Amino acid sequence: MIALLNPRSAKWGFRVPNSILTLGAFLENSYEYYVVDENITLNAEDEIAKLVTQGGVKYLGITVMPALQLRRAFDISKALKTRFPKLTIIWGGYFPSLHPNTVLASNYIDYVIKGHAEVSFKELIDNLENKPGAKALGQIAGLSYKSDGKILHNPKSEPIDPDLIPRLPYHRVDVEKYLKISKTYLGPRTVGYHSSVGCPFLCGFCAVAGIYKGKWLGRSAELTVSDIIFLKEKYNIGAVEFHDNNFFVAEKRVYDFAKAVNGLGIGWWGEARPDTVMKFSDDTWQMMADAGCKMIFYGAESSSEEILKLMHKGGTQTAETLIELAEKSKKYGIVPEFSFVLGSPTDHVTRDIDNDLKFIKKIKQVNPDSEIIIYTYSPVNFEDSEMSLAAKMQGFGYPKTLEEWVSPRWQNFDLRKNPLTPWLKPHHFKKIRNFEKTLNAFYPTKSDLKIKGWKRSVLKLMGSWRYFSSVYTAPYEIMLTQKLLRYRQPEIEGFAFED
Ligand code: B12
Ligand code: SF4
Repeated sequence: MIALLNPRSAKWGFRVPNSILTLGAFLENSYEYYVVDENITLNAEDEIAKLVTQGGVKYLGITVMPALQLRRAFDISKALKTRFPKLTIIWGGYFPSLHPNTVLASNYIDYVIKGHAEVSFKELIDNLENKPGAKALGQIAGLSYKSDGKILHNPKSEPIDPDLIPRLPYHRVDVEKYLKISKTYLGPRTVGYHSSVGCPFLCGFCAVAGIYKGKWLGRSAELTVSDIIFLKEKYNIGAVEFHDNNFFVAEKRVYDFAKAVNGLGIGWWGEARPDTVMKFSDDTWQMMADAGCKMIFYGAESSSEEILKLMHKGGTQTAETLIELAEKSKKYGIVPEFSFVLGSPTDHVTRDIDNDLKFIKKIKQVNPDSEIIIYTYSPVNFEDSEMSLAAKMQGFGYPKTLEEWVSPRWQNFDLRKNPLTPWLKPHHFKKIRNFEKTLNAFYPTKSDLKIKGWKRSVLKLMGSWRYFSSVYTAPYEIMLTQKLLRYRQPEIEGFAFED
């Protein structure tokens, strides 16, 4: 018997836990299993303890992304392993995939599966259950495990063709609980859906590149549409967030999808590369707009060609591409969310930051509805990236234990609130955050459904003199106004905000 756990991942923005439901889809006909989502149950530890003592659960699979989810995964693993030493604990997902040695150095976790695990997770359980014909541990793709005091790593697993993934076992969770709290800018009853894996690019700051190494595989438009129609008919969804790392890789797939959902009254959102969608035809743009595409999240990263090069951004993206994209998005009424990564390890950090802040103002001038999300560069464990190497050379290093990873200092690093990179000084950081506050006051985000009418005007007024004079220091009056109006700034992942 298996339990699959999605530890609490955020204070808001919960979606159906696709990571563990995908694993579940491959266990359906072989093993009994439970799905526990701490975002919904809030007492996951007790629930799993009960499943161990009364339900015969022997294996606990936990999905782990950085920050809050890592903290909860660690606390729960520690508590349950201490209480039930025979419980086998397996971690998967982005964090353990990038840091398997650190995870397995802990006594509370037995196995890690790196990368995709649709096939490997079941193979591991088959092995542990001594199923006839089961693969040996050393043959299970992506598995990292302990043997004779050493940590061994098998070669990584390849993602499977997304068309071979069965429809997710939504009946394992109470879908209504997620839908009733997810009214977003896209529409009511927003669901998260994953229609492709990986990304064809190799940007050096991106965890996706570190895991997929330039591979992208998409589920066909037909199967994607059939799942969305199923979700509409069965659960009455009103909107879809495509959680793909890069939904818009293949123009024909996007066009076919849009054409098929046109008229269903579903709002949708996804992540894209600016240079890719700038190559889409006007027909495709028009179809996307007609079919409910309300917003697209773009990795803008930087206006500097030198930095884009250091990032291995690849493709044909330049500052000019972003300006043209802001214009095009305005024409078709699709809100662009531009995500910038400031604070890269160059020799002139201050100048680079200032140039990007000026450039952001230029984008807003072209299309005031553009959303701007500013991250600071947090190195990812991506050995072969020039950026990772540059970071190491400038004195950056990761924690060696999970205990350190879950400390407040490194939690802030994960949230990209404090990058802990030696070249980014507190004054840089302050400037970026103060600029953000001023920008978000002068241009209140479109997607915060609560900020309308007079509240927008008040915010705008508060931000105007600072915005035009470029004096961002100590914007206390703006902070107070934002607090009083309970204004939420664009921050996490660029996801569409909830009401
Ligand atoms: C949805 C999502 C969220 C949602 C979670 C919503 C929910 N479920 O309630 C929210 C908005 C909360 C969120 C928040 C954050 N997220 Co997030 N998120 C995602 C996203 C878009 C989709 C995850 C998903 O469902 N994938 C679909 C499944 C099918 O794929 P998968 O998770 O990779 O699962 C496969 C394998 O990884 C593996 N696997 C996964 N789990 C397990 C478990 C076991 C036991 C095993 C064996 C295998 C296994 O097998 C699966 C099937 O093959 C990913 C990007 C992406 N496209 O994956 C980012 C992503 C995981 N997030 C990321 C980050 C950084 C964050 C934040 C820290 C960002 C921030 N700055 O705020 C925050 C943390 C918030 C907090 N307060 O702690 C990064 C992680 C990068 C890294 N360095 O590790 C990603 C990759 C985005 C990115 N491109 O950078 N996130
Ligand atoms: S294009 Fe986006 S998802 Fe792809 S590697 Fe670059 S930053 Fe990551």
